[in-house]
Amino acid sequence: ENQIARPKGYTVSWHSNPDVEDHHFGQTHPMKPWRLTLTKELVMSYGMHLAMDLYLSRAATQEELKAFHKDEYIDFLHEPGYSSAVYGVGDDCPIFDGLYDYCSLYAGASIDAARKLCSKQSDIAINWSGGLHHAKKGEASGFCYVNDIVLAILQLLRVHARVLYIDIDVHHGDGVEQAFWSSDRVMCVSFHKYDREVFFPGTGPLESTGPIHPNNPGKNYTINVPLNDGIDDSSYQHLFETIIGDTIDVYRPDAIVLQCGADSLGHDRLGCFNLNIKGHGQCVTFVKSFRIPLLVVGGGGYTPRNVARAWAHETSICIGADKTLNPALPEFMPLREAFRKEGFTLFPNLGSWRKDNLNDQKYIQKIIEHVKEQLRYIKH
Ligand code: TV7
Ligand code: CA
Ligand code: ZN
Repeated sequence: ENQIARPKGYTVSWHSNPDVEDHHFGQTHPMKPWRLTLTKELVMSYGMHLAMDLYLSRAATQEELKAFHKDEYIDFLHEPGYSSAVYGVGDDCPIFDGLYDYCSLYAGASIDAARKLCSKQSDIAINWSGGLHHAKKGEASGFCYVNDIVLAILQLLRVHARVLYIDIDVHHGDGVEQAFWSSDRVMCVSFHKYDREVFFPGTGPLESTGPIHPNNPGKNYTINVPLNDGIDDSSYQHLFETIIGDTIDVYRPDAIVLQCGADSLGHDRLGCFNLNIKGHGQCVTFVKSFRIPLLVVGGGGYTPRNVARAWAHETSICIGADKTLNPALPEFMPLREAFRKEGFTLFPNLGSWRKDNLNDQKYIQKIIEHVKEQLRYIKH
């Protein structure tokens, strides 16, 4: 009787492979693939898996990875040490046991998810292990080795004329932006903390809107929303809904990819925003409301218990169960070490952190005006 009903009129698919979760970047490295185990356990403890089509994703083939990445770079990931080039590996992107399996599995899940959307077997496809937006054509960057988002978008472009990419990770989605910089078939919108000097990757100012050359089709097809520390739910929501609402009205995408990096939550180990689980999730609610085929991927998120909360909540939004979730969790959830200390709640207060909101109304309004002006150049 406590079962969550399947959404009426549309299909949600879940793409994952538990083998991804078993990889380790290193003791002190902030990226913890086991946050995906936590997420899945939370999702299942609410019974949400019964409302989705579940797929065990397969590993992407070398050929599939090479649809975007350089041959020699993929060969290197497959057999590190075979080359003297560094390909971006180091402290942020270490070479760990099973690295190639890890990369091909998270990429395979995003490619599978995109194909389910292309064949209309799914209306919303979810891969929480994906969203690794910094990876470049021939280089690892910022904990990202292969760019599953670019690979998924390339699948979507086989059948869709225009794809909108939205990135709410606290970091700039530079790898995806770079890949489609000269294209008007993909519009990239990233919201992020911007401080060229000190915050990774240091790109994504408001003025960075695509190539400058008038004959380049990508001109004006990139939107960057650079933010300061401490942005709260209400400012973020106002910005997000204004910019994304206007962008969808003007661009009319045939498919949307939403990167839900959870490091934009308050209390994130690497982040500096003040978003709550519900504020973050409101972005998913808003994007879903347009009823356009939607690929939802993960990304950053470095306080694992909050990553699990956010992505479980956002899964519930995708299946339309966020208002009806049973708040009484099964016994085993609070037994997880991550939740035992504090006593479990899905919506802890993450909004009053050490960060003051350094984004005043004037600054938010300036961004909105700039983007509205930019959107005038997008042809209908
Ligand atoms: C998508 N910040 C990825 C975000 C990638 C951020 C960075 C670290 C970090 C790395 C560690 C570590 C860390 C506590 C934090 C300029 C440097 C400074 C490496 C120590 N602890 C995403 C990438 C960012 C690695 N990198 O968007 C091993 O923080 O700022 C930098 C670059 C040079 C390298 N050093 C950090 O969320 C998934 N790295 C502990 C151990
Ligand atoms: Ca972002
Ligand atoms: Zn991030």
